[in-house]
Amino acid sequence: MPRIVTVGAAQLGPIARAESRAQVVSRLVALMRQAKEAGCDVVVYPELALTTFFPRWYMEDQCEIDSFFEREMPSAETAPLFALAKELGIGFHLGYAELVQGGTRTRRFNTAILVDKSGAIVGKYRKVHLPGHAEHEPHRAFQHLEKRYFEVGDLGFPVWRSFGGIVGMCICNDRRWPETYRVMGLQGVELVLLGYNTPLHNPPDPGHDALGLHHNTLVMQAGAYQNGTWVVGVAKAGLEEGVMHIGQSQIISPSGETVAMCSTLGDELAVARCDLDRTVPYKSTVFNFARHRRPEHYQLISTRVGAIPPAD
Ligand code: ING
Repeated sequence: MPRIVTVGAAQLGPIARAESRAQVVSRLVALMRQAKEAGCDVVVYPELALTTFFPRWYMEDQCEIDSFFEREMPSAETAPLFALAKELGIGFHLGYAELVQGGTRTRRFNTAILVDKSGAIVGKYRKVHLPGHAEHEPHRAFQHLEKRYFEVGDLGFPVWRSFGGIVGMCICNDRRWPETYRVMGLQGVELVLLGYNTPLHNPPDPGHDALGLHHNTLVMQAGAYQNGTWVVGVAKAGLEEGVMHIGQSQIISPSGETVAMCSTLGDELAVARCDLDRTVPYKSTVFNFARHRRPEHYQLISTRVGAIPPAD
């Protein structure tokens, strides 16, 4: 019996700062209904999918900052999405800003959840690789203050048995680092779900801007192939509060091939039937970790890891 998971990559166009949670949820609901009509088992929304990408602004008022966070999930505003998922029998992945109130300590994370077809949260991930900077840098055309507004994720890179396979998550900048996929790959991941908000212009090195779309596809295709897993990357795209974000949300097979991609910068659904057994030819041959990737091989190498040879 083939293990087919039909996945909907639900790209979002810009979310205005003034857009309410209810307005955004109505967009998510429309995409979920489209996904169900297309036969999807799971619909994947972007990183921070409930609000505009607020780390682009320097803010000092904590109440203003916290207005972009969710104190509970589901919340009153997102409950309709969970209810619809249960009604339609479709799961979803959702990225959002998580505020955790614990006694005297408040913690804030860039978070993603995996929700199954019953509407139950089966997995949570908190972003580990926080890009950008922590202090106001007024010389920048726009800020990227994830290091200021979020703590580094404390849950590692877990995977879960769900949708008939082994599913993992990561968020945006995580997708650029090989360790992200490898930690999940060593746990047998077969489907990695991720969202991103990626400005076309990267202030630290504008020279990379022309390669933004290439790098986006490159890192996800490499992660898929080198770990024999499906990868689904979903953008918040378009000109959002004056900042242009890349789109090209896509679904990538374990071969490293992109099998479905969005072609607009708005709300758009790309769909693919993901046969989880297509991971087997890669996990059992070229990337058979047990046969070809022995930890002791790395003990030999590790004596030189990090030791940069002295300049002549
Ligand atoms: N955004 C970007 C990302 O990693 C970035 C940051 C942009 C890094 C361009 C490098 C180049 O896609 C988030 N939110 O991580």
